[in-house]
Amino acid sequence: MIAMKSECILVIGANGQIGSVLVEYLKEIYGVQNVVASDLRMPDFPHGIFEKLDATDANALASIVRKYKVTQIYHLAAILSAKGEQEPLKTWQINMQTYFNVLEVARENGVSKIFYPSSIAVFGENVDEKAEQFSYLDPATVYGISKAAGENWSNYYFKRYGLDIRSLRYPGIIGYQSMPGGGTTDYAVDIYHKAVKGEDFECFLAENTRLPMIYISDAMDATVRLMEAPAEKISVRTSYNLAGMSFSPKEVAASILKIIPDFKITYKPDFRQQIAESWPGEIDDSKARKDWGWRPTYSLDKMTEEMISELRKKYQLVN
Ligand code: NAD
Ligand code: AKB
Repeated sequence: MIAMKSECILVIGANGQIGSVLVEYLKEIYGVQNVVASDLRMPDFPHGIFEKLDATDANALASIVRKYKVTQIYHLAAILSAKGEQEPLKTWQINMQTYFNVLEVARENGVSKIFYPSSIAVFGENVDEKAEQFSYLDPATVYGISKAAGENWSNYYFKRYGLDIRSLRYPGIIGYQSMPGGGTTDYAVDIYHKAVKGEDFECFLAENTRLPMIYISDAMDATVRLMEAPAEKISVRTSYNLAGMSFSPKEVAASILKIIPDFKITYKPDFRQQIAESWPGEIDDSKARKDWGWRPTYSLDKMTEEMISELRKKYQLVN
C-alpha cells in the first residue's frame, strides 16, 4: 500500500485492545510522524506521537485536530458490552458524546475520513442465526444500542454533510498483543493466555455458545482496506458486516488441545451468557466481499497456532 504523506491520522482510544495494535499498523503504512495516538491516559511506554485526551471534551479534541491538521480520525473509544451493563447510562453518555464530538469536530475542521467501529452487538434476539447485512436490529445491551445509533448517525452525517465515514461491525477480536477491555467475547483471548501459562480455564460462557470472531491481523487488514477503498466502492454507509470465523468455547478448547494436550476448561456461565445468546452465531459479510474485496485469511486452527506460538514468546516459554 502506498503511504500518502499528506495524511495525518488521529486514533482515539489508542491504548485499548484494538488501538494498541492499530496504531503500530497505521504507522507502518503512513509513517510514524503521521499518526497521532490519544487516550485518557499516557501509555506506560509511549512511542511516537501521543496526546492525552478525554474525547467527551469537544474543545480538547478540536485543539488536537487543529494542532496536527488531522485528516482522518479512527474513533475507537467506547465502553464495551459486558462493562457497559454495569453502568448503562454512563456507557450511553460516553459512547454517544465522544462520537458526536468526533462528528462535529470533523465537520467543522475539514477532516476528510472517519473510521467508526461498530459491532455484532447491534444484532438482537430477532436476528437469524446467520446475520444478514440488512437484518432487523434490536440490540439487547446499552453498548449494542449505542453502536446501532452510531451507525445511523454515521449514515446521517454522510448524507447530510458528505462526511466520508466508514464502518465495520467487528466480531470478537482475538490477538496476542493486547488484552480486551470488558466485552462478552473476552474469554476467547483469555483462554489462550491461561493455556500457554499451563493454567486451567474457567469459561464464563456455556460450552456450545457459538459467536463470530476474527483474528487481529485479519481485522487490521479489513480496517485499512475499507479506509483505502475508493469512495464509489462503499455502498453501505451504516456499517459493513465483517466475518472471520465462528466457534464455541468447546471448539476453541478442542483447537488448543491439539497443541497443549493437558489443557483443562470448565464452564461457569454468568451474566455474559445472556448477552452472548442475544447475538448471532454467524455473520454474512458478502456485501463487504463484493464491494471492496474483503477476504479473511485465518481459520480457527491457524489462529490457535499463531496465538500459542506468540504467547509462548511473550511469556518466554519454550515452543
Ligand atoms: P478497549 O476497551 O480495549 O479500548 C477502548 C479505549 O478507549 C481504552 O483505552 C479507553 O481508555 C479509551 N477510552 C474510553 N473512554 C474514553 C474517552 N472518553 N476518551 C478517550 N479515550 C477513551 O476497546 P477495544 O476492544 O480496543 O475496542 C475499540 C473499539 O472497537 C470500540 O469502539 C469497540 O466497541 C469496537 N469493537 C471492539 C471489538 C473487540 O472485540 N475488541 C469488537 C467489536 C467492536
Ligand atoms: C464485546 O464483546 O463487547 C466486543 C464486541 C463483539 O463488540 N468484543
